[in-house]
Amino acid sequence: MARPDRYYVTTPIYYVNDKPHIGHAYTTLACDVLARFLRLDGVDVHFLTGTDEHGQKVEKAAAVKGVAPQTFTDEVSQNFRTLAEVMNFSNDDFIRTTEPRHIKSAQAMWTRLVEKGAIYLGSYAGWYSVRDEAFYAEAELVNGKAPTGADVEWVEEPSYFFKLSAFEDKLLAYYDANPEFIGPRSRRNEVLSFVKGGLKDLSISRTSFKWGIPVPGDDKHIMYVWLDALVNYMTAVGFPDESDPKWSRWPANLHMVGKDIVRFHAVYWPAFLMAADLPLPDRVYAHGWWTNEGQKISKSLGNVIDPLKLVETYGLDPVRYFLLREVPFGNDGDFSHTQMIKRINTDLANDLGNLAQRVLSMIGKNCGGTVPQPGPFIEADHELLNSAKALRDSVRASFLEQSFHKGLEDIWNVVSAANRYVDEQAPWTLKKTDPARMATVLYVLADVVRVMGFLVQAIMPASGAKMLDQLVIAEDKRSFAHIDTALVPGTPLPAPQGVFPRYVAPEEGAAQ
Ligand code: ME8
Repeated sequence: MARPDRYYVTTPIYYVNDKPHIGHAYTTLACDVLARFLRLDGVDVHFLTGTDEHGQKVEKAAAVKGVAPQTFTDEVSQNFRTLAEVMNFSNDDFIRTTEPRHIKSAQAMWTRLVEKGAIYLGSYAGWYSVRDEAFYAEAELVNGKAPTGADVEWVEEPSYFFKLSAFEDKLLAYYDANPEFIGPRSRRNEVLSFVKGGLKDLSISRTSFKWGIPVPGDDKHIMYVWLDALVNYMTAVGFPDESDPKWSRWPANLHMVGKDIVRFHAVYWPAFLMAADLPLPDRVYAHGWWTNEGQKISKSLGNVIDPLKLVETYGLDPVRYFLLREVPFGNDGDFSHTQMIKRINTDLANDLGNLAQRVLSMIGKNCGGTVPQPGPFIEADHELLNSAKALRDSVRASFLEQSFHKGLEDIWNVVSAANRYVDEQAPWTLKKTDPARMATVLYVLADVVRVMGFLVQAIMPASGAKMLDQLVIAEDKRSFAHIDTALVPGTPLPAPQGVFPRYVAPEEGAAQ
């Protein structure tokens, strides 16, 4: 896939009714890795995350705590900022829907929809789930509950409606003309059959509670939290001020979401935008769901995985690697500590860590601690160097289609090839038989480790930086514009240090 010049990527804005958990960390991590990769690749990236602070769910959570919703959201929103810091997320902006810039933008969007004749006043009588912040038709209920298993309540109130039913054919034509608009394929099919099943007009205002953005011109109503929330993606790039230079970033290239909210992003949102005559995002990608050791993650089961604890236990970079490597992105996945430890000790410590450590210590011992002077390359050298060189393009292509696991797999295939090359070339034997060839082999390996360091920066930023430090790559020469600049023979290297330690469980450590 060609390298874009600019890229605007968004995460869902998270509800502040609860503390962040592994699912939130996961979605933002995927965006972070993509954003970091593209920035290194010279792309002008804008990466947005934030919090969704209105609605009945948040109002109720504040009431349970006995505080005003604004006080509550100020506090809980901070947890998501802390998560971003701890996870080393590189978001360019953090939006809160209670900010004045957003209130102005959401109201402007409402007014625009009214002007375009897409909104009318009526009354709603039907089911509502506070947990999902979603309306459900009688026929959708399963044993008296929402299809998601959430409780529903009967709601009857005056309400403004959005003429969603008028967009059925337009949406289907759009999906058809833009096959990449929804990914992965399974979600696309799900959305298609939902829309083909017929769309009803959507209730977009509430009158039975107060915590929301007032409807312009009728402040008995507050805006439905999903209309309010979706507009955040435009607020952050300047809407409604279309003369704001940031507005040129619209439409977004990618809205990354979990599979639970694909309908809001791939049906309602494009319909709102079509109605308002605004450009649609390029793509909505809905990833899969994490379970915990085989069980659904839920507060009531008490098995919520706290990303901060994971980082404390395993270290940040291993957690970042594991989450994106373990499960094919798009599929559901199960979190298991055994698998986590296995990945740390195998992929990171044994495969990549050991490769770097072996090569650099051999250079330290046998080449006077400087980048060795290579002789002529043989076929095996070219093969390994070329496979490393091909990675930037192949990883970019995988990441741009959200196949994060595939990009990582490609990198680790080259790591394995490099480890096989070490064994086959046996530099420790060459030391006695052919020192010049040993120098060539170690040069080739050091250069492959260098390329790995460049790529790893996007996934495990601190570890990538450490790898590049050890090869004395200047900090201002770490973007992919320099990835093809080979190591300079004779450059003195510092004493090697392990970058990926093995994980040893505390009990095990204590017993030794
Ligand atoms: O839906 N596995 O916010 P939310 C994987 N405010 N991802 C998970 C997950 C899990 N078990 N649990 C949560 C909202 N997620 C709205 C969004 S956007 C305009 C408004 C992730 O706090 C996943 O990305 O309920 C999911 O879509 C999101 O958190 C839901 O976050």
